[in-house]
Amino acid sequence: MKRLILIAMTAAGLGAQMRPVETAYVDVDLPSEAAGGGTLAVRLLYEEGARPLLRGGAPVVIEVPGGFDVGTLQPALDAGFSGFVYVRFLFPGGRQPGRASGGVYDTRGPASVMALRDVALYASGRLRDRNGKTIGEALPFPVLTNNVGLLGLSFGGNASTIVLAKYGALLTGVRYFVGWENPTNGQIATGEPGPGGTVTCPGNGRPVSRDLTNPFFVAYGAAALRFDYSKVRWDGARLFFDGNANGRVDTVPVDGGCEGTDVNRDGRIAENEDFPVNGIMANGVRYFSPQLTEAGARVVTAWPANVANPGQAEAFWAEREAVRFYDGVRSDLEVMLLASVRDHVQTSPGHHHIRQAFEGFHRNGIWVKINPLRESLAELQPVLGTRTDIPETEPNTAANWLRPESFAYPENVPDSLAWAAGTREMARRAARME
Ligand SMILES: [Ca+2]
Ligand SMILES: [Ca+2]
Repeated sequence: MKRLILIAMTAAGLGAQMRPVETAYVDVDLPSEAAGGGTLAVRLLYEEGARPLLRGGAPVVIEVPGGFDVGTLQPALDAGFSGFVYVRFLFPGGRQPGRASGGVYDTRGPASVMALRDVALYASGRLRDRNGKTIGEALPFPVLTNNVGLLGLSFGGNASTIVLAKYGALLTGVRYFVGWENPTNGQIATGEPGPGGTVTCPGNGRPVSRDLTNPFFVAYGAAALRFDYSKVRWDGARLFFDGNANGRVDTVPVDGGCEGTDVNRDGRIAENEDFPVNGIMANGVRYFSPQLTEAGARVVTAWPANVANPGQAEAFWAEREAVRFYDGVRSDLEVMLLASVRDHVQTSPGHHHIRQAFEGFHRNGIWVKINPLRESLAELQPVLGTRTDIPETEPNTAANWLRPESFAYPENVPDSLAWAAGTREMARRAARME
């Protein structure tokens, strides 16, 4: 067992919490079919000396990280997770100094999902580490292996949903899923509804504006959003909605040394301006959503080899879109969806991704609620208990999606506080249903 003194710092904002957490951890190597005959790097974090959250022991929560990368073992345990075993792991092919997971990284594809399955089986006491120990034997306090949750952050919500659909029958120790602002399909994950409008940037190519949306968005759909794809063209490097129909992406210099398509600089992309989509990179290939790829393929004469063609895009997203998997999730699982008024990425009004997830779980009879109770937040930060701008929502009840302040928490509630408050609430619900 190792000890670290780490400062848990949540997002900036009013009431951001900062308190030192004496984080201890145990590193284990977990044999897995997903690791190419090797093992997965897993880290079990907990607050040294903390009272377990529940009578009988510490529940387990597995963080399924956001982004498109291999994950990390590194960040400290956040104070709100005191009393849990908090599990981090590296997806197959992931490495960091001193630790590695075997296998080849597949950008959250089938091998990544299989790895998550095995981490969840280990968390449930159903697999042993390389030294033959269960999770309970690896830790110096009782572990509740029948109270395991998945905390899917951003893009990590897709692998979380998919593992529960593909392997839910095995994962009986997993009782709940907490999903924070998960981009639920390829369109949303690649920013088709917005943000957008940025073509090139000197840094990492991220859009600089948080406010731009796609003027060619037409309507919400449970599995796919509708856009006016007749506008789509290819400029030799990217697909784009060609608002002024001149066949090229028209840009002007915008903030941060970037080139963007808000050519009259009025802070929005109008229907006579262009909306570029950058897609995501996986193993040297650029992927757009299946729908945008189809639209592009209708107008591109010579499809570039380093851009996924319609068949490749469909195969890629078929293994990575949560929207395709809700119907396979066990109906006794419980879900909490976390959403703030302004999403950490998405800009399009309607919180389409939260709505797709809510509807997907709800139509399958799965208990689903948006955001923790105010009292759960206040337990971690008492000043929040008196706030009237933190909405309370009813489980299994659709939100007024165009009025985010009616269901989403304000921006000055730190996201990490919501992660912890939501996870605590769900672990306690699972314990009460024993
Ligand atoms: Ca144009
Ligand atoms: Ca404009």
